[in-house]
Amino acid sequence: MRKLIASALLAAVSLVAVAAVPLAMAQTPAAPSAAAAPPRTASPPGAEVYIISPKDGATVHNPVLVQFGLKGMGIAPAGVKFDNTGHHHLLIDSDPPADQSLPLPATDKIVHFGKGQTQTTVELTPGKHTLQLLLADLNHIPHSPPVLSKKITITVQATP
Ligand SMILES: [Cu+2]
Repeated sequence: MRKLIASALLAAVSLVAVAAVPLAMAQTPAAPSAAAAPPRTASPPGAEVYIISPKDGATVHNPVLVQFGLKGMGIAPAGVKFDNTGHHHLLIDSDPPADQSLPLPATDKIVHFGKGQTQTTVELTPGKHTLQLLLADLNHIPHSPPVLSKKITITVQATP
């Protein structure tokens, strides 16, 4: 399925009518081999992703509202090709994958916001946690260069 989409996109680079890819198809990336991965999408100079809240070093309670900020680019749902856009991925207690030429996996620690969401709430165990945002393109592949936020550390307090 992914391969089909990729070829369709490659064949239709100059067309704009590729926005009809059903979202469900693009929600959960498989783990294709490097050879099957589509090319990376360039990010524009100055593009910046950041966590609006919580603030770095904040002490918070569950559920933790995480708000995503983006400058110099726009949001598009996964599967939708549109210049200078992407969708958010929240890295929880996790570093970005070493190989960013592949689609980001969907795990407990790498949460995709393929519908174009710009905030979420998470439930975290009491204690310190790190949060970081990584934008990725329609195929869940980080841009080149990557649009990656600063990693913040928060402390979650047990709710009495
Ligand atoms: Cu994604």
